[in-house]
Parts: sequence; C-alpha cells; structure tokens
Amino acid sequence: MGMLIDGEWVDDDEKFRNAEGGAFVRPESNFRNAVTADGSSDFPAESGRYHLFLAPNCPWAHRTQLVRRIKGLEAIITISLSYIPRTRSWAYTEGIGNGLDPIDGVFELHQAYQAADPNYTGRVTVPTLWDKQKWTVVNNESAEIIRMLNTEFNEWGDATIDLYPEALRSEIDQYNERIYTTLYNGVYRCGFAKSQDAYEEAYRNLFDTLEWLEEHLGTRRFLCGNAITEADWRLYTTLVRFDSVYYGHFKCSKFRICDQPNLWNYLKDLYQQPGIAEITDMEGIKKGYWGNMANVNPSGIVPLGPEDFDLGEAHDRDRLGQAA
Ligand SMILES: N[C@@H](CCC(=O)N[C@@H](CS)C(=O)NCC(=O)O)C(=O)O
Repeated sequence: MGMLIDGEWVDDDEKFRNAEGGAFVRPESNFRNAVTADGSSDFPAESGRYHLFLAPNCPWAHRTQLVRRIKGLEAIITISLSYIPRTRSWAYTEGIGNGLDPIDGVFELHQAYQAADPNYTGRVTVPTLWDKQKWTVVNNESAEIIRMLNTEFNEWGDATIDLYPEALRSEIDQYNERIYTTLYNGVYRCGFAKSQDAYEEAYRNLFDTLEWLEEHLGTRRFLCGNAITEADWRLYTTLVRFDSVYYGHFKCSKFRICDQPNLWNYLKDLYQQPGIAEITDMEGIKKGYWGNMANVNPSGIVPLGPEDFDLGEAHDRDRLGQAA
C-alpha cells in the first residue's frame, strides 16, 4: 500500500503493518485535532474553511460524507472524491490549489500530508479533514470527524438533528466498540489476514456479530430504537459494501446480507432515507476494492454481480415503529 516515512513516500511498508501470527493490524490515525464551535481549539468552526479528502469505496470516508449530507453541511465543507486508481496514495484529478496541485495530471493525498508535516511518518488515509486556512491536516480519524460534523457546525447545519444524543451515548458507545472490532475492522481482518488461523478467527467473530445483529434488529427498527444515530450510519457503510465486496473479495462468505431478513430490510431502510442513495456509489465501491487492490485481486477484474441486490426495493421496517 505504501506510506510516508520521515516525509518520504515508501512503497514497501509490509513490516509496518502486519503483526506476528499474520493478523492485520490497523495502525492508529495520527492527526487528532478537533474543530470546535466555541473556538476552544486551534481550529474554530467556520464556513468554507475545511475540506474533506474522500474516496467512494472507503467505508470510513463514507461515514463523513453521510454525516455531512444529513447535517446539511455540503455548502460549508468542501470535498474531493478519489476516482482515479492509486499508484501511491489516494489520487485525484484536481488539487486544492496553493501548491497542492496535480503533478502530471494527478494530485496525490500524500502531497497534502507532506505540506502539513514535512517529516510525517504514518499512513495517508481517507477521510482526511484539511484546514484551508492553517494549511494542515486537522484530523484523519473518521469516528472523531463525524462527531465534529454532528455538533460543531450547527451554526450552519441542521441543529435539530443529533446523531449522538446525550441520552443514548453509552448505548451507542457499546455498539460502536463491539461492531468496530469484529465487523467494521473485522472484514479487513478477514481480507488482509496472512495466516489461516488469523483469517478463521476474524471470520468467526465477524459472523457472530452479524448473527447477533440479525436478532437484535428483529425487534428494533434501528440499533437504539426508533432514532437513527451515528451507530446506524457507521453500520450502514459496512453493510452496504458487504455483498458486493466483502463476501467475495475478503472471503466473508458464510452468508450475504440480502439473505438475512432483518439486516437486509434494515439496510434498505437506511439506503432509502432522504439523500442517502445519491451518495452511495455502488460502482465506485466495487471498482475501488476489486479493481484497485492488487494484493487481494491481482487481475483487477471487477465482478458484474450480485444481480439480485436491489437497495431500492420495498422494506418492511415500518412495522417496528416510525423513524424518529
Ligand atoms: N481509522 C481510520 C481508518 C481510515 C482508513 O484506513 N482508510 C483507508 C481506506 S478504506 C485508507 O485510506 N487506507 C490507506 C492506507 O492504509 O494506507 C478512520 O476511521 O478514519
């Protein structure tokens, strides 16, 4: 995949990524600053000041794109979506000016990281939240970025929507923890495992969690009841990729989401919420994984299926109550 070491791009980063026993280890995100509405950090919330670097296939980037839309922040925070294949880091046809411009037609995200910190050592990941005023990376951890979008830009966005309400926080945190380890990251632990044992352990934990969710969603419209929270949007980005990508590409093949009645109807319900279908790019998702990950799919061939997968078909979730 490649990463920056002391500010220089290095293609062969294998030794930095895999632990003993062949298990995939996701390194911590490196930039952890906060945008604040009250100006208590170095990054005050402002309209037009911040930019998100994203890629259509990435579930972590997708979270931030969803919250930006749900909170009505599309005119406030600009974005770039990576539509061209990576040769090194995430690649874009356009930069953001001021020296962060395409070189030979391609702008690569590590150019921005080098501008932020010429000695940076670490991965270059989407989503990356960029400050156009201080000309630096604010944060590259999606779980933190979605919280900022949820609360810190209410002066411009829809303040009536709160995806992390006080009363549900401990419940949301519990879902996030279990589902992150075994499912969001679990699919990658299956797909990037370098030993049979590491793969099998990840696979079992992953499907235990999906089976638990299938049961849980039999009595609740959303994870916490009738309110849609950040826990649902985090789950959405993994579920929507599952049948087209993780099932085959990452060998998560015990069952498909569209064969599980509760998970499948829940997924369609979220997909059909206002504005979500337009920012769920199934072609971009398939291409980004199958077509652009030579370590997992050397031929780069993108499958045509699944064909019996229609996120727009009717769901049955109203029987569990009205979405709050
Ligand atoms: N914990 C990070 C993970 C982000 C992440 O791993 N993004 C992937 C794309 S799906 C990436 O950019 N990978 C590039 C790399 O690891 O070098 C977050 O949630 O923001």
